Amino acid sequence: MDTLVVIPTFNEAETIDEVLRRVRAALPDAEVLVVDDDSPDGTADLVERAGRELGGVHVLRRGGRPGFGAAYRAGFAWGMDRGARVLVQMDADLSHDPTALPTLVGALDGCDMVVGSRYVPGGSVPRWGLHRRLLSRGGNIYSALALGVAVRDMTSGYRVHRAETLRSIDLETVRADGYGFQIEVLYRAAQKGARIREVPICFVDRELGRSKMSGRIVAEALGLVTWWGAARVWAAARDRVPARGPSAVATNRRSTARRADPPLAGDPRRTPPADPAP
Ligand SMILES: Nc1nc2c(ncn2[C@@H]2O[C@H](COP(=O)(O)OP(=O)(O)OP(=O)(O)O)[C@@H](O)[C@H]2O)c(=O)[nH]1
Ligand SMILES: [Mg+2]
Repeated sequence: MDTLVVIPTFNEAETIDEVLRRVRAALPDAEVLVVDDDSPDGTADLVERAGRELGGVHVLRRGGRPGFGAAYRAGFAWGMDRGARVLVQMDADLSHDPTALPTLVGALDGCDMVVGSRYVPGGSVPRWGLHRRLLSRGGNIYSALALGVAVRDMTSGYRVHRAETLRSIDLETVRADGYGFQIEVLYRAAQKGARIREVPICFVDRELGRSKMSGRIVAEALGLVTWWGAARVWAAARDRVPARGPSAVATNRRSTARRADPPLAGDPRRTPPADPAP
């Protein structure tokens, strides 16, 4: 398997069949994995039925509803265990137009992650009202400034990753859900020096089914970005403090390690020092 398209679903029976057909038409050689959290509307059964006709479509059924971020972690791990080198993520509600797939996947040439972006020239969100635009745009500007990442659409869920980029960020320790998940993956990749390219997309608001994003998910993302941003500023300030002798250095390191480390398990500063050689 070279390319795997991962699609998380919860109650997307109205759109999933159409999405799978369009993905198959856009990327005839890709495998597709739908990660379904036991949707009561029978989404997973529809995936199996479409898969018998289209081929190369798999479904990962999970009990309960562990969430969007957990679905992506499981889906990416499933693909990487089977040798996928390129992992695409997209929603099942037709907001992400499958005809953009060849362009997005092609743009991975020469970089490590491609983000389908609403906020670069050529990108658009035609059906959003002013309130939703301001919320999304404002959240993205705040995230980019707080985290020092030069990406305009950090919350976009239409992306293409290299497997090695996902491995490098220690994906299984990413804990955020929803928008926070998108931001955390991107921030960790940027910290690892990943080259991230934005490609314009037209994001069409869902017409069928119901949104699963909530105020809680927005609040989680805002809280996490503020925490990571503060930790970043603190770490930069700590690195600028001149050492005043051996004891001062030790005190400074100990206290900041406790108080300022962001909850990023991939951060090398969290790695405990190796045991001294005997
Ligand atoms: N497996 C799984 N998928 C989920 C869960 N929550 C959302 N999804 C899927 O994740 C994708 C994005 O969710 P949406 O509700 O469309 O979120 P959104 O696109 O940010 O918000 P809207 O613009 O309001 O649609 C869709 O394909 C959902 O079915 C979940 O808990 N588990
Ligand atoms: Mg959506």
